[in-house]
Amino acid sequence: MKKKALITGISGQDGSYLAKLLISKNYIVYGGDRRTASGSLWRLEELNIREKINIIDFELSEDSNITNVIRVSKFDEIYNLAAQSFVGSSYQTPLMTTDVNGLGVARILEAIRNYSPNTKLYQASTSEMYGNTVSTKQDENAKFHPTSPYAISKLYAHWMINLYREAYDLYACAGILFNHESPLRGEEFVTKKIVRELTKIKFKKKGCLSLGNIYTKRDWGFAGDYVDAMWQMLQQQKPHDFVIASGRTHSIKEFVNVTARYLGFSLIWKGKGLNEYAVEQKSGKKVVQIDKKFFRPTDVNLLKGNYSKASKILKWKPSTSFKSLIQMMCDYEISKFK
Ligand code: NAP
Ligand code: G4F
Repeated sequence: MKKKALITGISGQDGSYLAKLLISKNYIVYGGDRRTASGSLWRLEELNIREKINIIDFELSEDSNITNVIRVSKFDEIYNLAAQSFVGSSYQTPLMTTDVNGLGVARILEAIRNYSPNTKLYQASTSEMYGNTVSTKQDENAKFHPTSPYAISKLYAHWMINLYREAYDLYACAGILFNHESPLRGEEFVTKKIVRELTKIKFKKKGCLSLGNIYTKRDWGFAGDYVDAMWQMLQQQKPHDFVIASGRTHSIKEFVNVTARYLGFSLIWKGKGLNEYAVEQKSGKKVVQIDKKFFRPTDVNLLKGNYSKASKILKWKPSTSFKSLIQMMCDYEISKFK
């Protein structure tokens, strides 16, 4: 019999890639979508799978909605990918972020416990939970030291998953995923912003990319690889949490430089701190500048994951390098521009 899965956050980057994967594995896919005025499912259209998904109303802050959906459909698997996922915004919306990302998961767990205890649950935990950790090895045993309302909300959810697994024997697990990007990444995130703005500058020959802290470092991978690990986590005999990462780290500045090079710019950096900027060698035009409005009250300085456990148990490894990821994102943006 075909398996039935619910993906919450179906309109997001990961929701779309995961839906594509589950469809290829012959699942009946339900996509949880909250009502918004724009109601955009453009990513599903980009991947050509919009018609293959049963869209249902799903709002993480609404108890009765979640209970009804889970009670009635009794899914084999639920992938909870829905979240207020932008760290920067979480400083302006700490309560909403906590309600959606933290309590939302408690609502799902309670509904599963009471009405569908055989449903397996995947929770989208995050490397942001490590924050500025004292642990040098960012694996499943590293200390958490969350440094944003977003990270704290996700850590609450993470511990609830662990608690319900132990206390009620539910199949609930969390993927501690490091940053993963793709052509379908949201525009507010730094990688998409860099690729998009620099492509615009290349074609329009005007404009300037404004960034915040370019010295933080991230462990970036390709979203298409990471959704495969989510699925694997729900196919194990017993539920476990796993770190999913590339194991490599690069600064935002390196991301800018590699993107610029691929787009045919040669950048020369000048100045320091808020006065740092980059000019294009040939034209001498300023193409990157620093703007303090993009700095966060606190930031995570360095992320570099250790995915040995996933490699050993799930036989998972990333297949896309930092450079290939950037090229893929640039090629998509160029094709849209043309
Ligand atoms: P995304 O593109 O921002 O997608 C988030 C999804 O959640 C969207 O479909 C959004 O719907 C939905 N959503 C937001 N608030 C909701 C609410 N109150 N009720 C129901 N749905 C709601 O994020 P993503 O990059 O795909 O990430 C997927 C998950 O992984 C998130 O939980 C994120 O926190 C986590 N994560 C991401 C990364 C990463 O690097 N991408 C790393 C670690 C963990 P709308 O379209 O209506 O806004
Ligand atoms: O692209 P970002 O906004 O991603 P961030 O904060 O690392 O969060 C992403 O990854 C997490 C996993 O570690 C997910 F849980 C989360 O949902 C999300 O997907 O920012 C990356 C870095 C930050 O240090 C930020 O301060 O880039 C720095 N940055 C510098 N200038 C900027 C900018 N970030 C953004 N968004 N915009 C800027 O102009």
